[in-house]
Amino acid sequence: MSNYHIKSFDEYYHVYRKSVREPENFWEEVAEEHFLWRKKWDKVLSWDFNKPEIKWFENAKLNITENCIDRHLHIRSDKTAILWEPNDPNEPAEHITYKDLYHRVNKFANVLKSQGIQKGDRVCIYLPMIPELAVAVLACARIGAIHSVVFAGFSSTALATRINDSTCKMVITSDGSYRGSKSIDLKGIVDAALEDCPGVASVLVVKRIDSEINMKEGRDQWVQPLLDEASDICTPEIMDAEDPLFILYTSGSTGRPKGMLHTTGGYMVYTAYTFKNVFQYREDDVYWCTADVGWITGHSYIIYGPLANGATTVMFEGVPSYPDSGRFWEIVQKHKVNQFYTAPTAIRALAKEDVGLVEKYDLSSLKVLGSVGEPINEEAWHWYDNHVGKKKCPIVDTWWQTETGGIMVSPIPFVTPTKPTYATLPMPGIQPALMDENGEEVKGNQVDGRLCIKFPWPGMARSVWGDHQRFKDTYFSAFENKYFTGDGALRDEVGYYRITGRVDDVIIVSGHNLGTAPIEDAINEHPAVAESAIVGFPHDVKGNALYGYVMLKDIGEYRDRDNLRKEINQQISDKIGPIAKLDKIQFVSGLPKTRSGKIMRRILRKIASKDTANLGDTSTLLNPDVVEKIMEDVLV
Ligand code: 6R9
Repeated sequence: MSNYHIKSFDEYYHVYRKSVREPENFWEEVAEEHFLWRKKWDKVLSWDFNKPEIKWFENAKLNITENCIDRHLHIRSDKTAILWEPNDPNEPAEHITYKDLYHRVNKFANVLKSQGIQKGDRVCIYLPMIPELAVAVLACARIGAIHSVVFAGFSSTALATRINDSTCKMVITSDGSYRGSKSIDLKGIVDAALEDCPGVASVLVVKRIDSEINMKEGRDQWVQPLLDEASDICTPEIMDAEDPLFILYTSGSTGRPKGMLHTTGGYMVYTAYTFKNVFQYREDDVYWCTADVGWITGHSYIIYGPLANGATTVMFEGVPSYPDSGRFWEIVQKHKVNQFYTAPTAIRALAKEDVGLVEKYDLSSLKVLGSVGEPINEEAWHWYDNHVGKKKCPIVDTWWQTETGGIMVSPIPFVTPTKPTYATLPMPGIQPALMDENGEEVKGNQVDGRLCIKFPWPGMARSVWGDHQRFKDTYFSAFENKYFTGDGALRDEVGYYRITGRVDDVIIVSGHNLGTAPIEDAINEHPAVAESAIVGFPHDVKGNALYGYVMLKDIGEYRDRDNLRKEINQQISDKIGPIAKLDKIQFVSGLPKTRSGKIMRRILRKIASKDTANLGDTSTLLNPDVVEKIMEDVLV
């Protein structure tokens, strides 16, 4: 029996039990059998959640791109590694074989070297969903440079903050990008960001939309001529298992985003293992994850996990609604997709459209459907099951985080019986715990609490870039000797987990994590604004939308409220990006505060969700009267 590929519930049970009783042995067997190491580890694991310090496969040597590319060459050299589907359905798809990928990554890696990039340097990648994005990521990994991919929907200010936080030397971008019927001036955004980034010495530009752009002498270069000159052989840098692989920013509850740091060996083993099991990938399958590589889902389940298994992974440049809302299904039919992995927000948006747009296409290739990013509501789950899976494809509702590196709680298809809205059972090696408010573990079933993990797993983040104390404070301080996820969860009568949502100041809008603080900071920078508070409220497509309570400095001065609302949203768009814009803005005369001066978001959340029957205890408020006033003026 192999630990690596679980095929029955009985096997899951045995493998899980072993993974908890002997975690080191369990992961050692997985790591030994399925990967290419230049040198084996001296020790499988050492850990201390109080420091916190976590090391997997200590002193082992490897290069992750050898595992994702080179070792497949003798058996899968002509197999498609990346199947790229462009924004415009009339533009041909690109089939990049493992051999092509090998040459393209090597060339790109040599270009990075020729520009002075070395092991340990940070490289910011700000690219649309084109093959060069995957190639650039892998090229960094090939030479040991640390990639920091920034989602190409972020504004120039957000990009600059991220570039400076990890002192990136180089930015890789494109002239522009296509999104549905629009084209976006990415290079212009980079130019604006770089006005505040003195550490960036060079910018490599991929040509995608052939637009007129500004090229700064001595800093900016088109990448294609450099690639044409470069050798297609590049010896991989031999990395330590604990050498950094990448930084990926995620929202926090304070203004600054957190650069989650992932390392090489453990991340590789964990993403590969979970990919294989959660999608039950078989050799000739075509797998498609619709996420953007700018998010962790794209890192782990478009690039590293699939490629480490020699899979064919689809990369889609466009949006689900272009040229019409049948696009996803058209692509499934066209490429005979077997595993399809998307987000509840996309499912809800498509479920609103004419069901004929789904029925029109032959979806019989599908075997497994996945969901990620936020809780999937019952209605969306059934729509996905009925209309996309035709009730024959198990839905894997995968719960995990940027911080966890890979999937933590999920059904294994054809193995774990699914249950709508439940992420079901932990992956092997994952030991969840539910904690109550007093810091005690809640044992048994039919209970709820704050979701923690009791034991390390190979894919977990190792630190916050440049701020290890913040890593400790955020994840290891709420509960002793446990990793705290920030999510609430319940465990049903058979031990299945259902994630109920964030218990901190993070709001998930259309599957994107948004911290309240940075958005409030952006609002407060408007000269008319004194103070603000934002909360999430239920939205039938986005899951949550943002509701802002804004207190003005001088109420009389700004008569045109709608204009002010526009200005505030523009401010947010400029500072963070359009995804963080508010759906509703209510002007208030005061915000409910505790005596220690903390805004009582709990109350504001209830008001915005029109759930005011039971506001809970307001007696600890400094100013209970403002609550009445806010309720009277609430926007419908
Ligand atoms: C992979 C990813 C993490 C947060 C997480 C939780 C929410 C993700 C979920 C889910 C319920 C699921 N989340 N998957 N909630 N069910 N299947 O999304 O990473 O962007 O860091 O977000 O997303 O709240 O804590 P990230």
